Amino acid sequence: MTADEGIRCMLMRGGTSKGAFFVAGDVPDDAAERAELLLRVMGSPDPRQIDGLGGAHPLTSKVAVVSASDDSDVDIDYHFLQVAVDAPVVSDAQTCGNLLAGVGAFAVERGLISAHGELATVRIRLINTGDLATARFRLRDGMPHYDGELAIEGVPGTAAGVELRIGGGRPLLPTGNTSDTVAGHSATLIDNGMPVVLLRAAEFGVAGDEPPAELETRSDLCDSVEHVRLTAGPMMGLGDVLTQTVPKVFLLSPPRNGGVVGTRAFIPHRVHTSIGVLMAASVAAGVSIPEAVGSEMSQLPDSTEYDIEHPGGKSSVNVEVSRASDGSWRGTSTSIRTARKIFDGRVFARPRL
Ligand code: NQM
Repeated sequence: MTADEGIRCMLMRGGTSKGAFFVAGDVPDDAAERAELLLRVMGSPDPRQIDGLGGAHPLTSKVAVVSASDDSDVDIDYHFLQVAVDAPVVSDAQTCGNLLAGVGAFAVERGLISAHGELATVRIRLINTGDLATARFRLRDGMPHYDGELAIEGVPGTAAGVELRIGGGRPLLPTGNTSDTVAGHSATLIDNGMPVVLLRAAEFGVAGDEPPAELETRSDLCDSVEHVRLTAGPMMGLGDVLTQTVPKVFLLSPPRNGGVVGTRAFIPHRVHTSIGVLMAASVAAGVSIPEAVGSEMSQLPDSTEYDIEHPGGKSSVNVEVSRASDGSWRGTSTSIRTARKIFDGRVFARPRL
């Protein structure tokens, strides 16, 4: 296909994020060539992404590359790419649980898998992390049915629920410790699908109910958070994370609205307007471990259903945490999100600069 013919692309909302979805065969295999193309597709680097599909925020500058899996235990492979807004960087150092909500539907839309009946069950490999997920979503006449009655905070209106079950494979605590000292702060380093650093907001002069935009203007705070993140990265086995988008850094505060704990998430240089699916799973797993940072201020539920408070309301995640025979903590999570096909067609990448 020549540049003039465009590239087959579907724009989807997955949970509280939005991204461009491609079939793997429609974009280059080579990582550098693919990155160069995706920057032009999204309109990066440019703070407004005015000449591309990106929405000028990391939560709307995301890409999913999807293919049928060769592995008989899995239906679909999902490779997530974060396209930086104002830097020429495309990273696959993390996955995205929000876009994951659209992956199964996209695979059905593109005929990568066939689906029958009223409910599709799709097994998905998260290429970025190696984790496995199962997505369940509604069908009508063999195609995804997006309309429904479920409202999620951070998205206007309602849509059909998508159930996502993830994880279980690896230990939750990459350092093996319930808490560590990181750049002079007590921190819990945990990964229940997304590597996160849990910190006490009060130690950073943050009450925990500040709007994200206000926190982003506090340069001393942003510098301290970044210092903790750069120190935590190698401790979590992530290497030098200077140009990576993980780990995400959480400032935790006591709950205000009947949830388990209050959160503000640095992702890592903007403050999330709500919370990621896998971030919520990691926070819930963390605060449920005795003596982890944040456990002392959390109102733990009697069930496995955790309502994590965030700037846009609350996100509910079902998390099960247990201790394996080797003493390590393990976790799984189930979340209900919604997803929607917004646009299907061909995207025309901006010419090379
Ligand atoms: O944690 C944002 C999002 C995310 C990630 C980010 C996510 C998750 O809210 O599962 O979905 O990674 O910065 O889309």
